[in-house]
Amino acid sequence: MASIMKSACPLNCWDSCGFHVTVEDDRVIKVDGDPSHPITKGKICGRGRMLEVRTNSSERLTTPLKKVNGEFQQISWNQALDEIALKMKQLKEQVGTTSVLHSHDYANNGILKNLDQRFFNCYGGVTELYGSLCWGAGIEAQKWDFGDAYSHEPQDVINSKNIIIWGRNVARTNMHFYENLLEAKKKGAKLIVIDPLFNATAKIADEHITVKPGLDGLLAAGVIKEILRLGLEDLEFINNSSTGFTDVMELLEGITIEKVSEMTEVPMGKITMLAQVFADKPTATFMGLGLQRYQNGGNTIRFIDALVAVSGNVGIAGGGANYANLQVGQSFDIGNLTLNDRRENHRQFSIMKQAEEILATIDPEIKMIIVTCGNPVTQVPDSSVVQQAFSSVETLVVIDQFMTDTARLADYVLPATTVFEEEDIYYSSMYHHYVNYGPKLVSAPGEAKPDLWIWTQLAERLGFGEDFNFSREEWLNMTLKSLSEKGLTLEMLKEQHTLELPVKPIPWLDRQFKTPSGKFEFTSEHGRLELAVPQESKWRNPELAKKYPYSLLTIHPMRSNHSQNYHLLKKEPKLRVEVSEDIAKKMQLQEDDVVRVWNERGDVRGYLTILSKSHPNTINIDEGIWKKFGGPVNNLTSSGESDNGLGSTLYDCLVNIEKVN
Ligand SMILES: Nc1nc2c(c(=O)[nH]1)N[C@H]1C(S)=C(S)[C@@H](COP(=O)(O)OP(=O)(O)OC[C@H]3O[C@@H](n4cnc5c(=O)[nH]c(N)nc54)[C@H](O)[C@@H]3O)O[C@H]1N2
Ligand SMILES: Nc1nc2c(c(=O)[nH]1)N[C@H]1C(S)=C(S)[C@@H](COP(=O)(O)OP(=O)(O)OC[C@H]3O[C@@H](n4cnc5c(=O)[nH]c(N)nc54)[C@H](O)[C@@H]3O)O[C@H]1N2
Ligand code: SF4
Ligand SMILES: [Mo]
Repeated sequence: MASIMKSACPLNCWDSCGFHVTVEDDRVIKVDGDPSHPITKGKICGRGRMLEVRTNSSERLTTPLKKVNGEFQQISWNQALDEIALKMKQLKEQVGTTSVLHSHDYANNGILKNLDQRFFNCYGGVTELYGSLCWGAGIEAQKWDFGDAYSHEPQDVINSKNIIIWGRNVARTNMHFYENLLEAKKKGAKLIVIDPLFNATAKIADEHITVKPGLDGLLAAGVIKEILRLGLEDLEFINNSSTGFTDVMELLEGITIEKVSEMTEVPMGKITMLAQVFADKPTATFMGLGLQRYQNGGNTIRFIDALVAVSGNVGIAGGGANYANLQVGQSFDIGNLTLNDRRENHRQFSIMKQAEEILATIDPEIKMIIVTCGNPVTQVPDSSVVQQAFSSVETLVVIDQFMTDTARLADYVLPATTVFEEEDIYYSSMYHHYVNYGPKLVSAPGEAKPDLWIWTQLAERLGFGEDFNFSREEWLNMTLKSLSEKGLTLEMLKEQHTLELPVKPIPWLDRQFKTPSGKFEFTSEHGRLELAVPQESKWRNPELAKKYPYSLLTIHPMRSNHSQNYHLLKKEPKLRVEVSEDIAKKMQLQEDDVVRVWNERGDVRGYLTILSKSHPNTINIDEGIWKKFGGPVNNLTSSGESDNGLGSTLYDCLVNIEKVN
């Protein structure tokens, strides 16, 4: 008999939905929304529903595999674990533990996924990745400005008079916030979308402002200049709760509104309009992650923060510089899981430049890579170098549910469970502040095992089994230690499935910022604001811009979380190259033409789509697509780092395009 069980979405996403999962005969039949979830209210997206297909797919990895003479052979878990442990033991004795690289991303929001860090720390400390392809530049920027990256609770948008969606593809990537926007609009809020693409959120906006990719910081600077010219700044906030404002005034003296308009390609009238809207408080700003994946990404977010501050929209209901909500993750005692003090050695590679580092680093060289919750060959920039690097090491171990483009390169592939096959708790530090519980609902197919089981088995073989000798219950309790003291226990979570975390609904209400000065810092100890432009632009690289005249965005796909669903779609996916109308006209390109997009790093081929109302000279190809379907788009992207060192330059990318026959 079928029964409906509560669970949660594990995907790396803003929304962190509650699920109703139909289970029959130890099999997941259907994934739906949990109507009682306070934020996600019974609605989920196609990616969530597809977790049923992911779980039941006949393409699931079900046994450990070892590559012998270029071919994968099935082997037993004992053989796989013994051989991997032996290799790690030898490397520890002969070369040093940092000859092992742990390459990962955040494909699963389960809190126990952090136990990979404990494993590598107890082993002795390996080479780990720092920075983030996803949101790194913006997080660091907000840490400089506010001391941390905190957002308002989702419902607060109902208090806003004006709402600015700045580079967030809400309708596609953050569907429950889209519902809130519709509600706020009904209550009379004005909605403005600032985005080079006329996306589904722009369709419901009162104003869509297209901007030249990567020029948002300059646009924000122009709006601040207009606010000052019109005398609309919040002097009380500036005088009492900030430092460094004179540096901003000095900087803005060096540029005219005309110049801002010319460079951003935003008409002057729109800049003045934005100044008035920001001053007509409360105005809420919701930044996406797209606009900071540029070399100047840190300055972009800092300038938008500065605009929110100058206009007096910090720490007020209906306002805010909403980017991420790190308060959510900070509620848990993740350090109890990871045991960072156990590592004796430590080395770090930038996540952006991991491939170059693998190829170049000596003392010690990287001998072994273990990949968890990531698909670097598809997702990390400059794919041809990634491919080369991951093929170059003695031993590559990939733990995954499917034979991805990264897994294909591996020496050992270990089959992992999906969300419904293990117990965990799930949250996201991107949007709402509720934690969800996900019990084990069905058995895993074949010999697929949870990541935690794999670490436990390897730990035993490597002599630190006692560090993993805990039950799931005990692990989960470790992460909830502080919350339990506040009355929020695992028992309650298991019973209620969703609990509200005790975070500030409106951050910075008390204006006690976490910066060194305790104030909002226009100028930080890390440096002043700069009027910066993208690396691959006509201003910084005129020769390159002549050869490659178009800006390439590679935004997140509609039907897949990154690379996770392409191989499971009913209709075989095709790589679509979306171009602005002016490009199609200039190059005489028509819908469905086969085109090649290229630059010095590589190329991809795909079918043309013409984008209406998007910014001129702009191309988009959705990210995540597998090699066999024409990808990866990261053949084209660069492995650069943002100005503050912690973010990627995935969208800071110039290309050319041609029709092929
Ligand atoms: N369907 C779907 N949803 C997802 C994901 C997915 O893969 N698929 N991934 C999840 C994850 S991990 C993340 S990080 C989030 C990301 O969520 P978003 O930030 O919403 O999405 P991105 O695709 O990263 O960013 C895309 C938006 O930024 C705009 N953009 C790009 N460059 C610029 C610029 O220079 N200026 C401005 N103003 N806008 C710009 C794009 O046109 C696009 O509208 O989505 C999450 N949700
Ligand atoms: N060009 C371009 N590149 C991008 C982006 C972009 O916008 N443009 N976005 C970037 C962003 S924002 C992000 S967050 C990254 C995401 O990059 P990744 O996290 O690497 O991408 P995913 O495809 O979500 O997942 C990686 C793999 O994890 C596996 N997996 C899922 N659950 C589990 C699990 O429980 N255990 C194990 N061991 N494996 C599991 C999946 O099967 C999948 O193969 O991509 C980045 N790359
Ligand atoms: S992918 Fe995001 S929106 Fe879709 S079900 Fe999961 S958490 Fe919800
Ligand atoms: Mo992301």
